Amino acid sequence: MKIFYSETHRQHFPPFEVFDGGQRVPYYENPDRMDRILSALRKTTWAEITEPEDFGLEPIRAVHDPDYLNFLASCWTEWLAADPQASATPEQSAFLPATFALRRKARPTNSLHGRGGYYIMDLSACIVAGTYAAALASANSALTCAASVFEEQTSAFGLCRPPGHHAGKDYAGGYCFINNASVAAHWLSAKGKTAVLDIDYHAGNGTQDIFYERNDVLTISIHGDPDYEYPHYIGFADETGAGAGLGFHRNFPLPKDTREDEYLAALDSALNLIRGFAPEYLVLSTGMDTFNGDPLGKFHVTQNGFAKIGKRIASLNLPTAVIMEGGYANAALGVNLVALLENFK
Ligand code: OKP
Ligand code: ZN
Repeated sequence: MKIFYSETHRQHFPPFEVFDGGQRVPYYENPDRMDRILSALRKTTWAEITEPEDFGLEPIRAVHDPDYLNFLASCWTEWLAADPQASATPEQSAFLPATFALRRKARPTNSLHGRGGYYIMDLSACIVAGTYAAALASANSALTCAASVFEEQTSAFGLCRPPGHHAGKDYAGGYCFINNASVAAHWLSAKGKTAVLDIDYHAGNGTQDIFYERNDVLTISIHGDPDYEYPHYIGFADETGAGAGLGFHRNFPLPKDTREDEYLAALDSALNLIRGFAPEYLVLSTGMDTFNGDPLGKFHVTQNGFAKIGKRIASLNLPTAVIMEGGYANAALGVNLVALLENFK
C-alpha cells in the first residue's frame, strides 16, 4: 500500500496546550505519534512509504479562505516581532489567543489578536514557527494520497500530521489547521462522486461545515455526542445539511462508554448510507481515539475492533483515501492503525 508521509510535521511541536479549566498540559498531538505509526508500518511487508508531491496552494484555496491561509502563514513571525518575551524564548512559546470571535457578530480585525481569535476556535491550535509548513506538507500528503487513489483506482494512506478534520474554511481548532481530508475529498470530487466517512472520536466539524451546502459530497461522522464532548457546539444528529446539501450530511453522536458492538452497529448504519449514495471514491478520516485506552476519548474499541472496523469499511469496495486524524494512546497507536489499514491493501 502506498503511504504518503513528510518529515516536515516535526516543525510543528507546540510546547503546551490549555485544557478546559485553564490547565496547561504538554501537547497531546505530538511528533511521537508519527514515530509509533512509522515503526508499526515498517514491521509490515506491505507498507510503501514515500514523500508527498507539492500541489501548490490552489487545491487548498479551493477549500480554505485566502485571508485565513495568510494568517496561518505569517502568524508566528508577527507574534515574535510583537512580543519581546516570545522572541527571547521561542521554543517555550506558542501563539495562542485568549479572546475568541462569536461569528454571528464578529469580523476579523487587523491586530494579530483580532485575527487570532477570529481564525482560531480553541486553545489546542497553537501556532509555532513550523506550523504553516507542517500544515502544508500534511495537506500535500492527503492530496498525493487522493491522486494515487484516482490514478491507481486502489486505496492509499495519507499519514498526515497535523490532523485536519476540525479546521473549517476559515478557522483552526482541535490541533487542526488545514482540513486535509476535505482538501483530498474536494480534489477527488472533481474526478468522481465522493463520500467522506469520519471515524475519529471527535465530531468532524470542519468537514461538516465545508461541505454542508453541497450535494455532490456526502459527509458522515461517528463520534462522541457533542452534548458532552468536544467540539461541543456541532455534530448533532439533526444537522443533515442545508440548501442543496440537505440530506448530504449525517452525524452519529454516541454516548460515553460506547462499547465496540454498539460502535459497529452505528458504523453499519453509516456504511448503508454510503452504499445508498453510491460514490466512486471514499475519503476516510481515520482517528484512532475511539480506542479503549485513549486519554482524550471515552469509547471502548479494542485493537481487534479496529480490524473489524477496517474490514467493514473495506467491504464497500471503494478506492479509499485513508487520511490520518487523531489518536493519542501513542503506545497502541501503531498497532491499532495497522489492524485497520491491513484491510485496504
Ligand atoms: C482532535 B482530534 C479536552 C479538550 C479537547 C481538543 C481535542 C481535539 C481532538 N479537555 N481538546 O479530533 O483527535
Ligand atoms: Zn479526535
